[in-house]
Parts: sequence; C-alpha cells; structure tokens
Amino acid sequence: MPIAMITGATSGFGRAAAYRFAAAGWSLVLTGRRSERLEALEQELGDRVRVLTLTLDVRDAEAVARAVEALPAEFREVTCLVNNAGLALAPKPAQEVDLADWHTMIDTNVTGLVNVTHAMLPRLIATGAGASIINLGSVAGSWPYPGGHVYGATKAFVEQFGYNLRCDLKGTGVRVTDISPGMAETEFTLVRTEGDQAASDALYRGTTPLQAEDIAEQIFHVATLPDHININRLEVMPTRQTWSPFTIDRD
Ligand code: NDP
Ligand code: 8X3
Repeated sequence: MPIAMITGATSGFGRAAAYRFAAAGWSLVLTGRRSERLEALEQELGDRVRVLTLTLDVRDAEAVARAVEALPAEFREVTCLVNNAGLALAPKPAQEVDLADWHTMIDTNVTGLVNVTHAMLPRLIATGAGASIINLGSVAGSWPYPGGHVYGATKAFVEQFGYNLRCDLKGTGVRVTDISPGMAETEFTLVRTEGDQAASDALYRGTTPLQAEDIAEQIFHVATLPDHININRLEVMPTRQTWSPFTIDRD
C-alpha cells in the first residue's frame, strides 16, 4: 500500500487528509507537536491502516532529519509528502506586529517546510514515479490583504519553491503541487487570533467556508492522479469568497 506522510496532522486539513488517505487504505506517517492528538489519531485509524506517529516540530531541522533517518523500513518508501504544517499570526497592520510573530511564521511556514522537504527528498526520489510533494500554500500567497504581511509572503515562498523544485526534480518522477485554499473553517483562525473563539466564530458565521474535508479531498485527488500528470497549482476558494476591490487613501 502507498504511504502518505502528513505534517500538521493533529488538526484541520492535515487531520482530514489522514482520514481520507486511511479510507483508501494508505499507510500513514502523521506528525505534529501535540502528541496526545497524534495518539488519538493512531487509536482511531490504527485498526484500519498502518500508522506511525511522530511528535515533531517542523522548525527543528535536526529533529526532522533524525526522524526521517529513523523511519522504520515499512514506512520508508513514502509516496506522498503533504507539507501542511503552518500557521498565521497577528491579523493586524504590519507596523503593530511583534517581530517574534513574523519570525514564528517564517520559521514554521518557510523553514519548517524546507526542513521536511530536504529530509524527505531522497526518500521520494527513491520511490520515483507516482511520488508527490503537496505543499499547502494559500490564496494569501497571491492576493494581498490587510493583516496578511508575512503570512502571505511565506505562502508566496511556498508556491515559488514548489515550481523551482519541479525544475530540479525533472526526470525523477516526483511531482510537486501547490494547493492554495481560500477561507476554510479549521483551527487556523483560533491560532491566528491567539485563541479568540468569538473572533473565529464571527469570521465563519453567515457564510459557507471550505471545510477541512473539502481540501483533504483535493489533496487525495492530486496524490492519486496518474503518474504522468502534475498539477502545478490548485487554487480553491469557497463560492461565497471573492477578491476585494483596490482601496484608495483619500484626503
Ligand atoms: P490548523 O490550525 O487547523 O492546523 C495546523 C496544523 O499545523 C496543526 O496540525 C499543527 O499541529 C501544525 N503545526 C503548526 N505549527 C507546527 C510546527 N511548528 N511543527 C509541526 N506542526 C505544526 O490549520 P489548517 O488546517 O487550516 O492549516 C493547515 C495549512 O493550511 C497551513 O499551512 C495553513 O497556512 C494553510 N491554509 C489554511 C487556510 C485556512 O483558511 N484554514 C487557507 C489556506 C491555507 P500542532 O499544533 O500539533 O503542532
Ligand atoms: C488562509 C486563507 O483567506 O485567511 O491562508 O488568507 S486566508
């Protein structure tokens, strides 16, 4: 059975993707920082498919490299890496944000994703045809909005990194896709607002955001396309979300 390695499997898209791959019988390598959630996932999915959980902070390059190096033989031939772990912080004007929040987003969304990718590339290349790297970008990587500052910039990095990877992976059979969702109801806004449940509820109230399962379905679709197809980028928005107009500062 093929193997999916999913970073940030303890919540949102990553968790839903774990369920989606498990439903198709894939073996799973699930990572995240919250071990109790990983243990729960192992209990829920472990009787259906083979599950390996790794408590891992993607920002820690050495820990990531060690964990990949120590993958048991039956979990080594990873078919699909889902680089999903990520976060946004500080939804306020750039000039009011703590520098530490910018660093945390860069460390997680950029450095963390690079850490995992670097460690996993030899494994994916060894798997060869049919292997894929699916990176979670965002509409924020293409479309600026107030309060997006470093978050959007990290997702622009994710998109360009994926395209550049594709160039170098030519001939290996390894595919690279950027899935860039718009507004989706997960723990994302709770994290972004430092646990403000009312703010999170208010954002999703009265509209129809994407759900984690919607994106999990896209991830699974991309991962299971015939070997010769590479979707470069998939931008997915809720039907009820569109772009804002340009704004103008007036006297
Ligand atoms: P959630 O907050 O629900 O899930 C985020 C996941 O990332 C959690 O499992 C969390 O696990 C993990 N994570 C965060 N920091 C780290 C870290 N340092 N090391 C390891 N794992 C980490 O959010 P979503 O599911 O919505 O977000 C998933 C991805 O999708 C992110 O990259 C996000 O930027 C992107 N995205 C989200 C959108 C949305 O509107 N929801 C839209 C577009 C893109 P733990 O805390 O256990 O470590
Ligand atoms: C998160 C989606 O619309 O908040 O990446 O930028 S959005």
